[in-house]
Amino acid sequence: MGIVFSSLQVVPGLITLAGKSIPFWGFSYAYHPRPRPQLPGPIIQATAGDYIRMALVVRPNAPFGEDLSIIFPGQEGVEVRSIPRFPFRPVQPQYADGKMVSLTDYLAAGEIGAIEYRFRAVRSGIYLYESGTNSAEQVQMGLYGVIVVRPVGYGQPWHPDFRTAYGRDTASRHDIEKILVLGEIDSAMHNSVVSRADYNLLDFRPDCWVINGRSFPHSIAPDDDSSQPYGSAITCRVGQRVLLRILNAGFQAHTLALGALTGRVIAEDGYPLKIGSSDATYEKTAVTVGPGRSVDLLVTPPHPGEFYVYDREYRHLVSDDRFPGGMMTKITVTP
Ligand SMILES: [Cu+2]
Repeated sequence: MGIVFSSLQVVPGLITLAGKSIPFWGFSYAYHPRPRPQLPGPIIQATAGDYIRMALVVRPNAPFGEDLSIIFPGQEGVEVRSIPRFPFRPVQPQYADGKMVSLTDYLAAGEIGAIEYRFRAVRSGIYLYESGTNSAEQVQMGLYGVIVVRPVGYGQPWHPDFRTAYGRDTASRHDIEKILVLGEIDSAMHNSVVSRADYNLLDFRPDCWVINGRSFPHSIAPDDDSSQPYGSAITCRVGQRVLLRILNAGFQAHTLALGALTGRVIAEDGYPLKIGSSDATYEKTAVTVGPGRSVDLLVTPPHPGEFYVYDREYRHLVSDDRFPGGMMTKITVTP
């Protein structure tokens, strides 16, 4: 069992959607010479049983005008400490004057320093990490990322858990894995937040729909080193098992249609649906993922072609009011 360390900081930046630059807040690796915020935040990889330790750092050259924290939905026993002096203790919701101000321990606005969260990643699966402070605004502004926890034998060809998402006998063996993080962006709200203009969170009205922080056709461009680093195009051969790991970091439910393909849902919210001889996996031609939820879907394309995976709410398939855009990606199947 190992320890997976990461140090993140929150950095304001710009993302490009439908040709427009939109301000956002992103997690960046801290202690980088030029911290680059990204959407979604850096993908953290761990093996079941590992301790995950994640520091949230506010450096003297980059103070931040908001309380900041990170929560880990789906993880139990999360602990926190102030760096460097204090021992770990269980995280707690934070109150001021009897009102809850944060879902977890946080760094106060303007404070320079660091806190560190830790927990044992007991179960394999995909999980979000996200802002736990003023979350309705901060998660929307881009403060979310993914933790992937793999079974112990994932990388070992001789191991029964090799290339499985949840271990042997969970119907999760695959050839190709793609993480798809869904989100939506209200560009007017983003502009208001960074300019400190009034904004009523109840007026949340997204105009951009994204997979891994990108809208189509940017979504199918390769990975790069921009603030939207993760492409979501998939290339495979006929008969290969493609595991789509869909997480919804947004506030709306989205239904992704698989076009001419059928998929098998093998896990929900990080819980495998098949364990040993008890098999509750099921086939779907479209899968709905609620806010904060995740679905693992196995697709095995039976013939070559181009298959679009798209949001069946067609209003979410636009960028700058023009089709096609928004929440769409592509599976290219070669013979
Ligand atoms: Cu949608």
